Amino acid sequence: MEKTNKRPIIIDTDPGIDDAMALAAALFSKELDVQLLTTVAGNVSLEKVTRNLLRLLTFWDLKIPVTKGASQPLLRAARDASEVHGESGLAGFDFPDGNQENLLPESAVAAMRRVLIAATEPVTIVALAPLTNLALLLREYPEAKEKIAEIVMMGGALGRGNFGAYTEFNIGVDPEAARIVFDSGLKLTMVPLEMGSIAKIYPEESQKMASLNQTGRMLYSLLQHYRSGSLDSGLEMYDSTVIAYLLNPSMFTVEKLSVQIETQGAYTAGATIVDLAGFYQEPANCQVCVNLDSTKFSTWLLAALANCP
Ligand SMILES: [Ca+2]
Repeated sequence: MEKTNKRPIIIDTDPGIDDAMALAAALFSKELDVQLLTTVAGNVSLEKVTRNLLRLLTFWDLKIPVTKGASQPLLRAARDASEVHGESGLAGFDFPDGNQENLLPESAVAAMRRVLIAATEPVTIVALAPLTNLALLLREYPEAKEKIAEIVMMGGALGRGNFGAYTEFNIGVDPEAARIVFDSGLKLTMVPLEMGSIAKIYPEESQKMASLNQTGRMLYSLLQHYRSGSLDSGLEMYDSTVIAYLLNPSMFTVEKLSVQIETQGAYTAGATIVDLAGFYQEPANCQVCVNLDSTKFSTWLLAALANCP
């Protein structure tokens, strides 16, 4: 394997309009070495998110291995977010058909294990979707854990949710998977829903994005169809906050806290119980981003997208 100074990462994703933004920032970063992309049912079905990812890679003329993961949560019925991202998951842009050569026949979990076992240094896993694939990896191949540097995820909420009253989408779709990941003992960082609400893209920034390059124009076009926030009052950028954290953590305020995943509640299954006040006296198991400098974020995002073709 070629030796590089870049940080090795695997991205687990369900594109998704905000996933497309995050991927643009990550795949053209000089600091990240994206070794594998895995898909999981989330924003839309597994078939659609995989098709979307292959189309994005073809749009960018990139060759990066892609593998398909779980088509449904561990125990629960699949529920999507097509009301936010459109029926296809990437509404608003006419993509070329995806080059199927990027798609490997092996499963996401087998591919993650293979990449981790072969890695010469621990690999960071970036989770932009429900945690089903990661839970399966930890359950089926616990020996791969020692090669995981950390897991950085977009998921959970400090307070109210966007999937249920107290439930964020990525955790709420598959609470049992989230519990396996949060109980794993691995180094975890959670970039919750609230950071995406701070990281808003306002009209001035989306105009600048459109003038950057072909990628900026594509993302601008997708944003016209994105239904989380509004174009005029600001669009909430969730998944790209994780890439911002990886590359520039100093724009966040981070606390080490106990985070428990509710799996039983009649209304709260999938809630992230972030113990900000220390009620439960549990040891900290997660670094939690609790605040973000919105100006630094938007400056960073535009600079990151400027690296794209
Ligand atoms: Ca996502």
